[in-house]
Amino acid sequence: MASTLEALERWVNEVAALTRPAKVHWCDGSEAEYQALLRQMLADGTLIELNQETHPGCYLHRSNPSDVARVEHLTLVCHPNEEDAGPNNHWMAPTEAHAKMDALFDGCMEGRTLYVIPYCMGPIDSPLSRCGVEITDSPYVVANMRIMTRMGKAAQERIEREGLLSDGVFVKGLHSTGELDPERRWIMHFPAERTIKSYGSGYGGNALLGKKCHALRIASNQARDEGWLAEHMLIVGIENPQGKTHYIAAAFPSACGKTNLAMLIPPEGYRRDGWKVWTVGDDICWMRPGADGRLYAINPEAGFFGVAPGTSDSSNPNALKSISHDTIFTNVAVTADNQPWWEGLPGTPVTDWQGRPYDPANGPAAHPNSRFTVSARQCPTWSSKAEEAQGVPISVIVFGGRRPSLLPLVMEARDWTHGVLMGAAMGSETTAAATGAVGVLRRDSMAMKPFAGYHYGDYFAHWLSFDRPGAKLPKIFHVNWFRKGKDGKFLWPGFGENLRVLEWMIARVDGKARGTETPIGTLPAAGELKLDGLKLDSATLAELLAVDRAGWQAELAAIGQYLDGFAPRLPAALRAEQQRVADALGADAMPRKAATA
Ligand code: O2Y
Ligand code: MN
Repeated sequence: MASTLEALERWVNEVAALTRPAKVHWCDGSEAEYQALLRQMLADGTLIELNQETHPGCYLHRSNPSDVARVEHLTLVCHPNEEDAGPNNHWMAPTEAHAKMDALFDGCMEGRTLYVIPYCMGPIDSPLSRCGVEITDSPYVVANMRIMTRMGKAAQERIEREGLLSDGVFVKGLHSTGELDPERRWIMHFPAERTIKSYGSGYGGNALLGKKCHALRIASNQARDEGWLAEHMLIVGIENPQGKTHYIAAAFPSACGKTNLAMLIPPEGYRRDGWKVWTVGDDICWMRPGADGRLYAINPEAGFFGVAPGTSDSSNPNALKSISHDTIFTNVAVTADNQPWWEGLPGTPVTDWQGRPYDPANGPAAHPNSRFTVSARQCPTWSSKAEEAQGVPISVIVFGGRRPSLLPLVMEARDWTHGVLMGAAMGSETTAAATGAVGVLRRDSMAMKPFAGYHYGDYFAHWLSFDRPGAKLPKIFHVNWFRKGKDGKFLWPGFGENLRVLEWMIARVDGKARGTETPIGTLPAAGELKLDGLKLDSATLAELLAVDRAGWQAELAAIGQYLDGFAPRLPAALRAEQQRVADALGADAMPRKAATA
């Protein structure tokens, strides 16, 4: 018997009977096992060795060119009741979905090895962590899961301990790369059964089931049932010169710079004064009220699966240092001396992400969604608190999007309900010319549109439910790093300079900034944003903090329409909050008085 937990043993046997592998391997997560997998993948061409002098322990994987990203249209949430999936998810009835998937899995591992990967999302001894087991036929998935999760023996022991208390507490994830045929590719979630079935992709979020599938889509359901939050947020600690650290959780849609913010380098003056930044997580945050009423957060992941293009010494030196060794690269280009390369790095590519001689006529050398997988422990700013069982107390929640106009650089919600409205309304204007829809606003509530595993109306109600007697909730803010001037250029420099905005938020939390009240929220009062050392004229600052009343009235009307799309499950309190802000904007005189911190 490979496990002392009957439920686990039974499930593995059932899957093996269906998929008929040549061999079953239970992963122990050891270094020796990892090295053996690397050797095997190097031998069969799944991995390519990179320059071991410049990049020791680094390897390149080229995925099938038709399998390079998450596939939202093939990602389904299969609640027994269709309404529970909501308009924000694709849905299929569980019986139909199981039948479809089991037909695909039938015999799919013949001649291959079935790997059993027990994993823990979060520190192994944390009560906030949750466990799962992924079964896969991909050694590349095993290697990535070892970096991205606490995987192996310790996780299996926790699963077995918890299994004695109640049957089936671990999330079951079944994955096969199949034929990598986009016509035979599905990522199915069964929240009621805490089960995931993924077939036909070997890439990222489709295949590393601990990440988006478990830690967001299934966990958002677990979290609602158990009274916590599973969110698409980075977690960063900001330590002031007095040595006090505030932890910030921030949600931004994909490709808005979460990894950069999580690894921010303070501007020179701040560094001189003694400010420090600590990385706790770059993508996912699980938060739960503690005994003192505050929200405590863990990063359920143990690594980063970051976008390579654009990662450079100027945009994110900490990420670049992290990936200088022991990293798996996927779909990047290669230089003449076999170093990984992508757009934004110095040097010249000779081989593109598909292994062809680089020719600009074929497009970028690295795929735009090419990735690095690296242990978080390799990040120079990795926080020791990220490994602690109780998690970190969250002082501030930030929502943000890519909004070239209207949305100010920063605004603070007046209370929790207003903050939930800010999160529900957030979104980005599209930039990808490929979609043919540049400049279209796509709302992405709490950055969870692709990841909330149930009806957004119920999800908003869950968020609102945290505002209860005894709660000491974080302050909520909305930021917009992407505001543009009339010349089409960004008004705010972004990157490390964003610390100036975070400092103002912390000053608000500590009661050290008064702010200016407006109908849309509290904005920094004159002189409150520290701008020394920054070339930003007063007209630009005024534009960044302007409140265009007519524009906002139209925005509130659009938010109302968007929210109505979640009726009848939309909480009345959220619609009332939208109406309150709309009414405040409609009032004759726009009040602008100093707020109490
Ligand atoms: O395309 C994928 O499979 C990866 S998507 C991804 C990866 C890391 C962190 N976030 C995301 C995302 O889409 O939000
Ligand atoms: Mn993400």
